[in-house]
Amino acid sequence: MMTVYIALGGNLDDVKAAFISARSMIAALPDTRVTESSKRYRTPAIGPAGQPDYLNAVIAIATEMQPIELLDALQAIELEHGRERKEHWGARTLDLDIVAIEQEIISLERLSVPHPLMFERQFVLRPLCDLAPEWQHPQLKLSAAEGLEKIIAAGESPLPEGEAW
Ligand code: PH2
Ligand code: MG
Ligand code: MG
Repeated sequence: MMTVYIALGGNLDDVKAAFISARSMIAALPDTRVTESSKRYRTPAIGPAGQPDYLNAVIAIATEMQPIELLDALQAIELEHGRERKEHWGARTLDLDIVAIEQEIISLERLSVPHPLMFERQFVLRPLCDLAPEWQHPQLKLSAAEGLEKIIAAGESPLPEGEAW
């Protein structure tokens, strides 16, 4: 059984509803339980200008699924929520990213774990800190909480408080 942290994001249509339905679809995957959910944060879009704000959250699951099997399942759930891949970092209804799997390091064409940009993104680290502030990046040797502190110390304004969902 592995603990996997999955980041949820979206900025088109009813993202709150998409998060709730995606979480139940993830909970229904084989040999998988959703163990925790962060608060849900409203975050400024990073990427092409003129996009609506995102909602972002992180959930923790306990699973026996292999990482690629899980990736396939998450991509199928994105598609069921109307996800279209047009523009890089463009607006989307639902994005489900595997951000961390305990201290595993995976470097495949389709999947890099830990997520290569996670320590630059408050919209990942802030919700991850709700669940696992002590989680250590296996290469950077920094915890999620230390990563978040670094971003804020570098001058980014902290995100507004999240909401329960
Ligand atoms: N995801 C992206 C690109 N930009 N910006 C925010 N605020 N939240 C996201 O989840 C996000 C983004 C690519 O996946
Ligand atoms: Mg993403
Ligand atoms: Mg993605």
